[in-house]
Parts: sequence; structure tokens; C-alpha cells
Amino acid sequence: MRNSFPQFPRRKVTELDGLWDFVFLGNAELPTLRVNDLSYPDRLPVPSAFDAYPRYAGKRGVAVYRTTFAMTPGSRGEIEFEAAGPFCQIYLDGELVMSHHPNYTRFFVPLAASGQSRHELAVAVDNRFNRKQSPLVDPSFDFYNYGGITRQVRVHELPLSGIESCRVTPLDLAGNIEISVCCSGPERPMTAMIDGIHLGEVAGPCFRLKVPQPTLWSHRSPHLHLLTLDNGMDAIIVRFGIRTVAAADGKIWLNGEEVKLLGVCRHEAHAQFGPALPYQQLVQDIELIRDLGCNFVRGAHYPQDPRFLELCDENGLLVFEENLGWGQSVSYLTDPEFIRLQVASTLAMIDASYNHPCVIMRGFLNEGESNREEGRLCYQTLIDIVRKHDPSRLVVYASNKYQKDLFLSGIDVVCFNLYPGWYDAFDNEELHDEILPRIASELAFVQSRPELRGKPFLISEIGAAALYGWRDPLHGPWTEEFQSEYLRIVCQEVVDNDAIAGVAIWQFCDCRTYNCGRALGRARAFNNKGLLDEYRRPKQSYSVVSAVFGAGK
Ligand code: ADA
Repeated sequence: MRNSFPQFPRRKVTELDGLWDFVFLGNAELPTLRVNDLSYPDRLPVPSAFDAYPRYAGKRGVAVYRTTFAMTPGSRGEIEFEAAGPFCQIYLDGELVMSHHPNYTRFFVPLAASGQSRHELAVAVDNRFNRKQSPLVDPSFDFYNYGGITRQVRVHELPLSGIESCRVTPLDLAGNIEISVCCSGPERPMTAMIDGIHLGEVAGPCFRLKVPQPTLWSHRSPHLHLLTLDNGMDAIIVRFGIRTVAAADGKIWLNGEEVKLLGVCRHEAHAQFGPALPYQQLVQDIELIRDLGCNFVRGAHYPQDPRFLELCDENGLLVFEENLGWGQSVSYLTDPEFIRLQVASTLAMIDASYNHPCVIMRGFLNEGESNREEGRLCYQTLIDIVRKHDPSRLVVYASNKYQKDLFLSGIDVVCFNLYPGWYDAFDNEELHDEILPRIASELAFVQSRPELRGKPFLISEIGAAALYGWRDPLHGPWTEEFQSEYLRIVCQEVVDNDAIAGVAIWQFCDCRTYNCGRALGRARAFNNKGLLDEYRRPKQSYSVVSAVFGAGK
């Protein structure tokens, strides 16, 4: 079942989830790989990260997944991949038809009409670190780089006149919306319907409508509307919300009302499934985030599963959506191929989540070298791309360059990742003497700079590690008690201080990270700053944060 939009009620859409044939090849050469010569001794589910499965745990190399699917002879179509990677090659009936780089983003493989009624689809994925092949990933990332077909795959049979996509932009709070449609094949008249009410004929590519009974979407009341466009051969249903978002006077405004963002950073991560989470887990994660008293999630450090965004829409969680990036140095930021792929994946992210009212800000390049002039072109290009293609949202990036950052004036919200009292500990007797002066000094910086005047200040990460179950009378670092006290101080300050626009605690749950020497700073080879562990067992801090956020909302 498709748990996300758009939906295409007139098309034959086949979900390819299930067990596929599988072979792990290890150090194979991708350019010369011929999938017809392979035998497939195993079967693995799709979606999956193959290296999260016991037999292939921790392995790096090329793996091939294979299945077959039915198509009506003579029909053209496309295969929709929600995500596969980090690098993959797609083979149709034994022929290489596409190579794809950016991980965590949706892509389509066109299917030409043919006389065959059954086709073979093989996907070779490579999870090795290889800067030339996959410039968007790097072994320094503080989260495990899994490989696989990590999100859903489906086959669409396309009608002669197709309605491929539809973007809805709310223009105001009175229900006026702008719609841009992308059609294929000979043009046909379309009718529009909103929430079951027929609105007559419309003509693309861009037109305006008024929602008949407009109800606003907000974190408190997440009301959603449905738009159907139908040309008699193809139809598309998209879901949208009516809301505005703005940053002014040091605050974030939703529908003209101030909102303080109280949230967590979330990796798509589970001890047993890596980044390919079952739907049940996505639903549980939403419940756990809501129960924390949060109204905000930062999708770190890549676009989250589209089904998760649907759940955020339904549950009124505001989302900072971010493109894949982590600590890139100028050697990346000045590489034209890196910039090209960042642009492509940012556009794919915008395309996939454009209609989600939950997404209020778009970000990229977490903790890149934004203190170096050489990075300007890359940062400016991405800022411009988001502003041009999605002007109704806030543009941001999370910085750890603080007062040395060079590009903050170009974004809408100043987002700092801070770890006072954890990495930058001065051994003060009292934890609050570590944390509060640092927050105050960054805030004073933002408020004192003329070029940043009026921009909200968001703590886009802050946290301390705790090992699940590790309690100790001295309450030192790594204990649940230390983390609880740390986050109690942080959350109380955010709730009480009007000048702080919000916080995204690092992090929702523990996640697997480096499996090499770098792991010496990461006990168990996990990033342990979760409020829950990797199985979603709550640490002491979970109830502490929930008490402060619950009262502060
Ligand atoms: C950074 C980074 C996170 C994580 C965190 C930490 O701020 O953005 O991904 O690595 O530090 O735990 O140190």
C-alpha cells in the first residue's frame, strides 16, 4: 500500500516491496558488471539495507538485488525508487539503463513501450567509500553509511496523456492556492476537485484555485486538504495544507503566530534495519516524538522517508528538512561535481516534499566549512536554488563555525550546533555554568550583528551522550543522570528565553556510527546522545525533556 502522496488512481501502479533475489559480490568492478552472468544464492527484502542483515553485517562492496515485474505489452512506464545507494546501477532485462548517485532521494527510471509482458529488474548497489563514484558521502560522517534499496520501489504504467506531478503553493490564509502541473503526452482538458467538491475545468501548466472550505494547517491543528486533477486518462491526488511560515523579529511565525520550535534531530536509524525502517517503526517514532512534547523535528542529515513526512503532516510536527551533508571541507565545497550533485539532490528533495505543510525550512551542508571564503560559491548556489524553486519556505544550514561563519547573512534563521559542557567542557563545578554562558554568548553575537538583525536564533543541535542503563552516584559524563540534568538545563532555558527561537536536541535515538578508529570517541560504535537507545528504550532524559517541553508548549 502506498502510504504517501501523490496517488494515481487511474494508473496501474505495482509496489515491488517483498523478497528479491540477492547476491553480495564484494569488490566487484561496477563499470564491467553484467548482471546476466550472475547467480543469486540468496533472497533479501526490499526495502532493506543489506549490510544491516546478519549475513552481510558490516560488509562493504557491490551487492545486486533482482526481481521481475509485469507490464501491459505496448504500455510505457517508469520505475519510481524512493531511495537506493549510496551509488547504484539499474539494469532492465539485463541492460544497464541508469546510474544514480545521490542517496536518500527519489528518482525515476523510464520504461519504453515493448511487446513483453514481464521484465527483469536488477539493481547493483555499492556501499564502498569512493569519492569519485559517490562524492556526496565520506567516511568522516558520524553515522553509518549503509547500502541497499533502502526505500520503496514501484512501477507505474503511464497513460498516453499523463499527469506526472503537481505542486500546490498556498498564497494566503484565505485558501487561494497556486498549482503547477507537469503533464506528458498529448494535452487533454483536466478537471479539478478539492475535498470532493468539483471545481470545473482547469488548464496547466500553472493556474490558481480557491479552496472551497479552507481550514488552516498548524502544529496544533494539522488540517489537510486533498486536490484531485483528472484528465479522464490519468489522475493525480495530492495532499496539502494551508499555512504560511516566516522569520522576523527574531522569531518564527506560523500563520502569523509566533511558534517556539521544541524538537529533536532524527536519523533514520534502527539497530536491526539501519536506515530502512519498517512503517511500524515510523509510526512509533512519531508517537514517541509527540509524547516528548515536541512540535519540531530536524531530519538529520538527509531527507527523511516520505512516509515519515506524511505522518508529520498528519500529526502537526514541523520539519527542518535537510539535504545529505556532514562536515564537508573546502576540498568538497570547491569541487564542481560535488556542487552539481548537491544541486541535483536539493532539487530532488524539493520536488519530493513540496506539498508537505510540515516542512517549514530547508537546509543543506550540515557543519560544512562555512568559515572559509572558498566555500561561498557552493553555499550561495544552494541558497539561490532553494529560494528560486521553493520560495515559500525558510532557507537554513546548521553551522558549527559560529562567530567565524561567513554566510549567515544569506539565510533566514541562524542555526548553531552547540555542545557546551560536552566537547567544550571547562570543568566547571556546576553544569549550568558550562551551558548557559555559551548559549548567551552566541545569542548576543546574533543580536549584535547588523547583518543578522531580526533573524531568529535556533539551537539546531545540543546534547550529551548517555549509555542506556548506565547510572552512577557521581552522575558523571556518559551517565543517564548527567544527560538528564544537561538537557533539563538546556530545555528550560529554551522554553524560558524569548530570544531563542527553538531547539532540536541531538538526538532522538542512538544511532550506529564509525566502525573504525574514530569510534574511540563513540562508545559501542554508536552515537549515544539519544533520548532513547537504538531500540527506542527511553533513557532517564526522555521523561525529563517531556516534562519541560510539555509545560513549555
Ligand atoms: C555534530 C553533527 C552530528 C553529530 C554531533 C555529535 O554536531 O552535526 O551529526 O555528529 O556533532 O554527536 O558530535
